[in-house]
Amino acid sequence: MRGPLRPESLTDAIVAQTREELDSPMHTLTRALVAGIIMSAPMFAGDLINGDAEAGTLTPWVADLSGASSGSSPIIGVVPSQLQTGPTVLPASGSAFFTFGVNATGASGSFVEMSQTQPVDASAMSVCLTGKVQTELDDFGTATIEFRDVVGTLLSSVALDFLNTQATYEWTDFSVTAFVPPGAHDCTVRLRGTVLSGSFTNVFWDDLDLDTSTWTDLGNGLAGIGGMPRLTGAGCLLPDSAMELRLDNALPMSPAFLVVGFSEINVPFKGGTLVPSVDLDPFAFQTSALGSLVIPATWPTGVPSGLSFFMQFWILDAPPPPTFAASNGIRATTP
Ligand SMILES: [Ca+2]
Ligand SMILES: [Ca+2]
Repeated sequence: MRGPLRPESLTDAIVAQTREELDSPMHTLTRALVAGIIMSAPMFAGDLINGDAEAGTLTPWVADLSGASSGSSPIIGVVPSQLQTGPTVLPASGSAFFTFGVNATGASGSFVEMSQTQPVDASAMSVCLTGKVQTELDDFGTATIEFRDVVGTLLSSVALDFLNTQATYEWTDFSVTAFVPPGAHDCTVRLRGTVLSGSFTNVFWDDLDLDTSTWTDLGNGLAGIGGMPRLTGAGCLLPDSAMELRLDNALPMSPAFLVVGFSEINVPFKGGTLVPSVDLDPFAFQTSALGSLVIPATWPTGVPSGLSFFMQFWILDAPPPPTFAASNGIRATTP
């Protein structure tokens, strides 16, 4: 057993192992299988519609101009190009993009928004919003993911604020990730542009995508005296992006071992089911006084697209005598 764990050591180990795997014939087979699964997967609820603006209209995005202090509608539009003081903005992809500067928005601090709401797949544990943004001078964008229950009550909200590309005049990738809270019925993606320079919102978006398939629940938990431990993961798994693992409902103040593997084996183990192959030394943790664990980490660079990782926690439960509880297994697949 290895420990105590730095969050970096998990991702370091994964990327090191990945590089070894890349050389093996089995790896090529695994990748082909994963690619086949991804290609045959149905559209996941939660995907954005017209995220690339190629429909040529704003539909089904909803513009909200209530934060504008002056100016005439439309302020938000779908265009093939946008004049501004600096270089003319052209699409990041295709023939159109979203501009927040068709007409003036108003004084510094004014803002406009567009949003889109989609149902959440009940099996989704987290979502990943990605896209491209471009801004001019001090104007900035804000990308927010919101979850609401069936009666429209806000359950949780995660925002990436102050997106600003300054004077590069280049499209820049951004990503935001969020756990799907219990009881979530739908997910709203909200993009805001705020004026700080001049009276126009020089904030532009393209290639917006919402993915719910990066993390998958594989079940096969083993209940302990406190109930069924629950493992969830969030993160877009893009190079240098934030990720997080959460363990809940485990025995408080107890040793917990994170098993990480590159395949799903589902073999009987300690009265339960071991979901991942044991390709790395398990990582040792201790649960909190509330029986939970939060493991933030940064996803490394160098992990190829379409690779899957399998994870499961095994927690020492109610000793003595030593018995184990296990979380559900989860699968993470790089985009
Ligand atoms: Ca486009
Ligand atoms: Ca401006």
